[in-house]
Amino acid sequence: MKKVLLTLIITGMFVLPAWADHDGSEVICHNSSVFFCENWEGRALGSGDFSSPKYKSPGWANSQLNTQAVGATAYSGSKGFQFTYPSGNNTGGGFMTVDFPGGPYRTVYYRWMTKYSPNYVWSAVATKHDEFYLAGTGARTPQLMWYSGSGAQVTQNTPDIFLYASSLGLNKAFSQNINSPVTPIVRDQWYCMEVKITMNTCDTCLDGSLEGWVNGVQKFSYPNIATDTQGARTVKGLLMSSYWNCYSGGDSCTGGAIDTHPLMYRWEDNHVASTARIGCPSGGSVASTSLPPAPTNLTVVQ
Ligand SMILES: [Ca+2]
Repeated sequence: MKKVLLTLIITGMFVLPAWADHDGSEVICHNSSVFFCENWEGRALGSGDFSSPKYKSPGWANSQLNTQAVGATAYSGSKGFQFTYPSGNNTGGGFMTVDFPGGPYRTVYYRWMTKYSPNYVWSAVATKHDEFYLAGTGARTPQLMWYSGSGAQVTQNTPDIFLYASSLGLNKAFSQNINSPVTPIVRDQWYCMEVKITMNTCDTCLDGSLEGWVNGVQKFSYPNIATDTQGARTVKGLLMSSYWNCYSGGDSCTGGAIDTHPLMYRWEDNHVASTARIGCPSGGSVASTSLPPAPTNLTVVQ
């Protein structure tokens, strides 16, 4: 008789399926379409436990550890990721990367939660966020969510959310184009972000696409585009960037007051990447979002 092996974890009086112990992962992480999950619950607080593999996260490579940490600000569970932006004239807290297990992929859905500290100051040029990085191309990356500046910090308290493809020669920035009005990013609120990218199959092939959702509402729809015009056909992994573009001087940040920010933070949690739509995590609360306007001029068809 063929034996069926069931793995169970006995915890006190409760019998849990084996996946329930996988670093406190969301239930969706056990779907076969999900190939990457990171919610920080299985990692030690601080900066010493980024590189070890956890369930569906193979571990991270960090550019610097004094500004990147597992902390106690979380959307779910008790731990989340924290970027520290030191006060003064600087470009932020570096970046970190992770390779997607089983990749690279032509199509990726990526969802994550993010929040900015109440005192966060937006760059006058561009405040970068998470990015895909592409196979075989080094650092060239489409930005997943990128908050544009307009040359003045004071006008950027609620910047719009953009997608940005640095690997395109023209029309790099993709603004929210459906379900108006445009959703801004407001400090001290959690946002549920999701982006789907499909890479084009040749540099001149318009068979790629970008789509994006904010708090579960689709805000970006760009079918039939070339997502890369320089040879990249697949997505290798994720790059989380804190780069805070200075108005002048490049990395030297010589713009004076316009290039100065206080000690401030960005938090992230509940990262999931999949070959299928993910949606927002259950539980908790996210910032309210603008809903599409009610239909008008409806007629009843007999
Ligand atoms: Ca967490």
